[in-house]
Amino acid sequence: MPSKKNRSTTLALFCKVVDNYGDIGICWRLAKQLEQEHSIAVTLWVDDLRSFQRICPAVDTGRELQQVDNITVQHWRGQGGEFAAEDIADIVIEFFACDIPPGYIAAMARCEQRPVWLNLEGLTAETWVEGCHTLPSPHPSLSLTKYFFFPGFTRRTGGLLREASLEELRLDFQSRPAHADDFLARFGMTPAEISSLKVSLFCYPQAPVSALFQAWQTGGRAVTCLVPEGVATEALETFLGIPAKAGATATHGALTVRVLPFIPQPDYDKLLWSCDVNFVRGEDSFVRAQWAGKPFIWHIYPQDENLHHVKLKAFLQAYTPATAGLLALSYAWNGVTAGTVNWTETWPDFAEGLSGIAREATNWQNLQLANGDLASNLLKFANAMR
Ligand code: TRH
Repeated sequence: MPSKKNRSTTLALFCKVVDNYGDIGICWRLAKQLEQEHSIAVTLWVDDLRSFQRICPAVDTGRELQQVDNITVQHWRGQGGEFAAEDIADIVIEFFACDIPPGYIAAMARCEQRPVWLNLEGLTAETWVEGCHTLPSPHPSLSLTKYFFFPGFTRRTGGLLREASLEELRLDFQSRPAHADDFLARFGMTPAEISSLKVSLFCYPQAPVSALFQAWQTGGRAVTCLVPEGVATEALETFLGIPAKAGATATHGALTVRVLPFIPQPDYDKLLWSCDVNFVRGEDSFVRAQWAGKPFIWHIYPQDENLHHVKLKAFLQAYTPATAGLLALSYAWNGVTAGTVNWTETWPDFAEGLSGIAREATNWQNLQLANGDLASNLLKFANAMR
C-alpha cells in the first residue's frame, strides 16, 4: 500500500473505467498535472489497465503497483481490503461518483485530520451546475463530508483541465508548419493530402459517417479524413473496401480516408492542432479540441431518453463561435435534427464559415482561460477545506 510518510500533500484519485477512454484519459491528465505542476504525491487507482495502456503505452498491464511518470498507479481490483489511517491520502477524489472501497472510507473516518473528499463530476454546460459546484454532502453515518466538484465553462464552476504549458506548446507547434507536415507525414500522408482540407474524426458508432463521407466525396473541395483505428469501423470498411486497420487508405471522388493507429495522448493533441476541422466526442477530446483553437464538431456521449441532447444544446448555446452552419451540422451529427438531413447542403454551410469560426475559437479560448484550470481550482478548494 502506498504510504503517505515523507511526502508533501498526498492525493488518491479513484477511476472506474465505465467504457472507452475518457474516464482514464481525464484522470491521467489530472494526475500528471497535480504531480508535475503542484508537487502532489498522487496515487491513481484504476480498475482497467488495458484502456489505460492505449492512451499511455508506458503502463504495464501485468503489474498491480507501478510508477508511471512519477505517479503511483494502483490496479483497483475491487471493493474489498482493510486500510489503516496511515494509508489514507490528504485529498481523496472519486471520479464520476465511482464508489470507493468501504474499508477506505472507514479508514478516512479514523484519520485524526480527515482527508478532503471530493466527487469530481462530468462536464456539462447546463446552468444548474453553478448551484451544485462545491456543495457538501455529509456521510449518513460517519463524520465525513464529501464535496461535489464540477468542471465547467464559467467562473462559478471548476473550469476545464489544462496544463500550464499547453498553450505555449500549441503555439510553438502551429507557428512552424513544417512540424505539422512532418507529424502528418509520419502517418503516410502525401503532400497533396497535407494541402487538402484535413479533418480528424473521432465519434461514437451512431454518427452518420457514411452520409458525411458521401457529401465530401461529391463536394468540390479535396478532403482528407484521418480516423483512429477502431472508430466508425463499419462506415470506414464500406468506404475503403478493405479492413479498417491502421495504414489503410482509399480515395473516392474528392475524399481520401486514412486509418491512423490509436495514438498516445500527447500525439492526439498534435493531430488536433494539425487539422483544419476536428470531430471529437465524449469529454476529454471535446475539451482538447477547444484548446486546439480549431473549428470542431462534438459528438456527445449518448444517454437514455436523449438526455444528451439537452447537454448538447446547453453547450452550443454558450459556445460563442457557433454559426448557423455549425449548429445545423452539430444537430444533424448528433441525431437532433428532425426529418432527413441534406448533407450536401449541411456540410458546405458549415465549411464556408470555417475561418470565422476559427477566429472566434480564439476568443472562446481566452474566455475559458480566465476561469483558471481545473487542477489548480480543485487544489485551491481542497486547501481551503483542510
Ligand atoms: O473515449 P470517450 O468516448 O470517453 C468517455 C467515456 O465513454 C466515458 O465513459 C464517458 O463518461 C465520457 O466519454 C463522456 O471520449 P473522450 O472523453 O474524448 O476520451 C478519449 C480519450 O482518448 C482522450 O483522453 C483522448 C484520447 N485519445 C488518444 O489518446 N489517442 C487517440 O488516438 C484518440 C482518438 C483519443
